[in-house]
Amino acid sequence: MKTTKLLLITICAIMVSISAFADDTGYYQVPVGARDVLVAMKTTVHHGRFEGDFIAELSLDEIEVLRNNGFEVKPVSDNYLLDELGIGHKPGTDDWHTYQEMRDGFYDLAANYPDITLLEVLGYSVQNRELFALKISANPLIEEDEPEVVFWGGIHGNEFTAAEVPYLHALYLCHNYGTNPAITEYIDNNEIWCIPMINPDGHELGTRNNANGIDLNRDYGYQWDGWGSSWYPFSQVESRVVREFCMENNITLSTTVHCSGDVLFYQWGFSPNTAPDNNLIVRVGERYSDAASYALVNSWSDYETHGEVLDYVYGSHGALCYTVETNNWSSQVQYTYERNQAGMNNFCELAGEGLHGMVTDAQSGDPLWAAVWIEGNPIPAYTDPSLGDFHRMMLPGTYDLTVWANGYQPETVTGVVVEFGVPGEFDVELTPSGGEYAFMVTSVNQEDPNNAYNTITYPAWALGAPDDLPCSIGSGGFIVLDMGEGHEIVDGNGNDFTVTEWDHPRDPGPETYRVYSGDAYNQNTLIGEATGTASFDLSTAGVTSTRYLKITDASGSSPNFPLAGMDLDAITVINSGIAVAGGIVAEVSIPAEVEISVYPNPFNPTTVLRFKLQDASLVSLNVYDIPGRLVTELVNGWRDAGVHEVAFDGSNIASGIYLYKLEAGEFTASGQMVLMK
Ligand SMILES: [Ca+2]
Ligand SMILES: [Ca+2]
Ligand SMILES: [Ca+2]
Ligand SMILES: [Ca+2]
Ligand SMILES: [Zn+2]
Repeated sequence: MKTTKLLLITICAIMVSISAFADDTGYYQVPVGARDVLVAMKTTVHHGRFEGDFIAELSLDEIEVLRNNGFEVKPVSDNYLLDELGIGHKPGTDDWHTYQEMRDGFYDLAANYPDITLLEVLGYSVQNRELFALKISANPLIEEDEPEVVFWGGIHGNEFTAAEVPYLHALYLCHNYGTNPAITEYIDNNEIWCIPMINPDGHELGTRNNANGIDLNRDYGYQWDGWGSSWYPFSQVESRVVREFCMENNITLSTTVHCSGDVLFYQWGFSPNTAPDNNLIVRVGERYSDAASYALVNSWSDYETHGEVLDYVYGSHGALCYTVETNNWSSQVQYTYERNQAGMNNFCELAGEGLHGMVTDAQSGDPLWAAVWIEGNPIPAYTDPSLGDFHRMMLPGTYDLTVWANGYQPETVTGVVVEFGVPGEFDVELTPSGGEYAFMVTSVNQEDPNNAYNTITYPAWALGAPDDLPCSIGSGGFIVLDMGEGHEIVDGNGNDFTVTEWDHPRDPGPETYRVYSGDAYNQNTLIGEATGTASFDLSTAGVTSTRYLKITDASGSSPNFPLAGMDLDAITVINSGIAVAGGIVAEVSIPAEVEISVYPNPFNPTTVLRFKLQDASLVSLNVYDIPGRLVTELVNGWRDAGVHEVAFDGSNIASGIYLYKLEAGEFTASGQMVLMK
C-alpha cells in the first residue's frame, strides 16, 4: 500500500511540473496592484483570488517585467493547482467524465429520448473530436417559435467541472420530462441547447488551451485584441463552430461555464463602461446567482479580457450571456451541478420574458433574418433566420422598435408593452426594394475604446444607412462587417460600394483607412485605400463578390481625439447579389428551407420519411449509422416541388440510432431515427 501511495504522489508531482511549466509558463500569485502591468502584457489571469492575490499564468519574461516594476511574484502551491485549477488531474480517473464517456452519454440520451432531443455534431476540433450538442425541446426536429437557451461548457479544457454542469443538466432535463411539470414546461416552451465540451482536445490533454495552444475564450471577434495567443478573430475551428451556431440560432439567454470560483460574471469583459442593458443584465443574472449563492460580478472589474464569448454574444448578437465560475473539485461534481441547477431552471423559465415578434416578407410571406433596434439601445438583436421569430429579454416597459432586413424598407413599431410574464408582441411585414448596407458586426478591435475623452461609439453604429452616427475604430483599430447571407457585394458597373466616413469638428480632418474583402475569418484582399468618404470598385482587386468587408484605420493619427481613428458611419452597397447592373432590382425567389419528418420514430422495422420541397431540386436522401457509414441511399435525382414520401426498411440492420441527411439544391436537413427491434 505504501509503495502505491508513494508512486501516486510521485506521478502527481511530475504531472504538475509538466503542466505548470510547459511553454515556459507557470502559475504565480501576483498582487492585484499589478493589474495595469498585467493588462499591458495581455497576461492570462484566472478569475477568482488566492490569498487576495491574482493567479496569473506567467512566462519568465513576464515575471521579470513584474519584478522590475516592484511586484512580488511567487509560485502557486501545488495544492492550489490540484484543488482549484485541476492541474495534474485527468478525467476518467475520478468523478469527471472523459470526452468519450460524455459523447456516448449524449448519443444514449438522443436514442432514449427521441421525442425531445436532437443530437447535432456542430463541427470538429483541431484533433478531430466531435463538438457535440444536444437540443432539448418538444418537436426537436423542427425549428419552432421558441426562445433558445444555451448552456455551454468546457471552453477551457482543464476546467473539468465546467463540462459536467451542462452535461448533467441535459441528463436531468431528459429524465424529468413528463413527470416534473416545471421541467416539462421548459422543454415544451424553449429550445434548450446543452453543449458541454467546446474544447474536447484541451479536456483530453488536460490543458486550458486548445490543441493549437490558443485560449479559445480570447479568440472571439467582439473587441478581440490578440489576448491568449489568439492569431486573429475566430482563428480557431472551435470558435468558428460557436460563431456559426450563433448565426443559425437566435440565442435568447446563455451561460458559459468555467472554473474556478463561485461567481457569475456579466458584461463587459473588455471595458469598464456600463453595458447598455446593464439593468436587465443584472436583474436576470440575479435569478441565477441568487439561486446558486454565487456573487454577481462585473467581468471587467475582476480583470480585463478581450475576445471572450461573453462579449461576443452580447456585442454582436444582442443576446444575453453570462460566465459561470464553479469550483473544480472532482469530489464535488454532483454537488456543484446541483448548486447550479436552480439557476439554469430559472433561466429556462425567464427566457420568454420580453419582446416576441415575427418578421416576414410582405410579398412572399417568407421569414426574414432581420435586425431589431430597440429605441435608445445601440446594440441590435436579430431574428432567427429560418423562422423569422424574435425573442429578446427586456424588463417591463414600453418600447419603440425599428425592424430592418437588408434590402427591405425599415419599419418602426411604437408602443410595444412588456409586462412581467406577458411578452410584448409584434409582427412586422417588411417591403422589399430598400437599400443594402452592412448588417452585422462580425469582429471589431476598437483600439483605445476608453481614450482620454471616454467617447463611446458602438460598432453597430456602422450598420444600416448613413445616419451621422459613426463607429470610431480608434487609431490602428479595425472592424469586420457582414452584409448578410444573399447580400454579397458583387462587381457590377463602376463602383460597387461606398464607405461613409464621418468627421468630427475636433478630428484632424477626414481620416485614412483601408478596405479588405474576404470571408468571415480572413479578409486579406486589399480593395483600396481612401481618406474620408469614398466609393470602391471590386474589379480593381480582381474580386467578383464579397459578403464581408474589413476596414482598418490607417490615419496614423493620435489615439487622443474624441473620436480617434477612422469614423465609420455606414457602408452603402451599390452592386449587390440581388441587384442587376443599372440598379434595377431583379425578381428573386428565395426558396424556404426544406422540411423533413419521420413517422413512426422510433420504428420497427419500417418507417416513412416525408420531405417537402419549395422548388424542384436535385435531391439526395441518405441514411448513415453513427460512425458515419452509408447504410442506404433512399433518393438520388430530380424531384418536383411539393411533398414526397419514401419508406425505409430496417429489417436487415441492427437496432440503434441512424442518421438521415437530405440535400436539396443548396439546402440540407438532417436528423436521427431510432430502430428498436
Ligand atoms: Ca420545440
Ligand atoms: Ca465594379
Ligand atoms: Ca476620427
Ligand atoms: Ca451610422
Ligand atoms: Zn475558464
